[in-house]
Amino acid sequence: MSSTLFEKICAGEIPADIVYQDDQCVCFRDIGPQAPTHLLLVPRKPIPRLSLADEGDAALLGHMMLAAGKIARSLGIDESGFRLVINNGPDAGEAVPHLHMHILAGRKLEWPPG
Ligand code: D5M
Repeated sequence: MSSTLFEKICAGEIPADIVYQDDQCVCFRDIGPQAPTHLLLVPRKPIPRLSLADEGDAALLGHMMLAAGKIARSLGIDESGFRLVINNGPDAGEAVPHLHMHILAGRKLEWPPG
């Protein structure tokens, strides 16, 4: 039985608006979008947070970066611009203890972020 919220989404136990998936990761629309396009890209493997990934996760993390670029191209946000965000730990606002990459696009994004 899967445990984290995002494991449940990956397993199809909780509905989500999935825009991409493969054998290693799943990408779906964030339930509380902070930009016109706001996606979450998560590994099927439940790594709790980036700082707990290890050398054995290197290929998976690389795969996710390439998947983010592929997803951006497929949605046509690659030229106008998009931002990848990983919140790691409480000060960064991490709410779900399953590694996830935010993909934000569709408006001018401020820098530095809040
Ligand atoms: O981001 C956690 C993100 O997860 C936050 O932007 C809301 C999103 N979220 C929470 N529940 C769901 C479901 N059920 N579907 C889609 N998106 C969801 P963090 O970086 O941990 O703050």
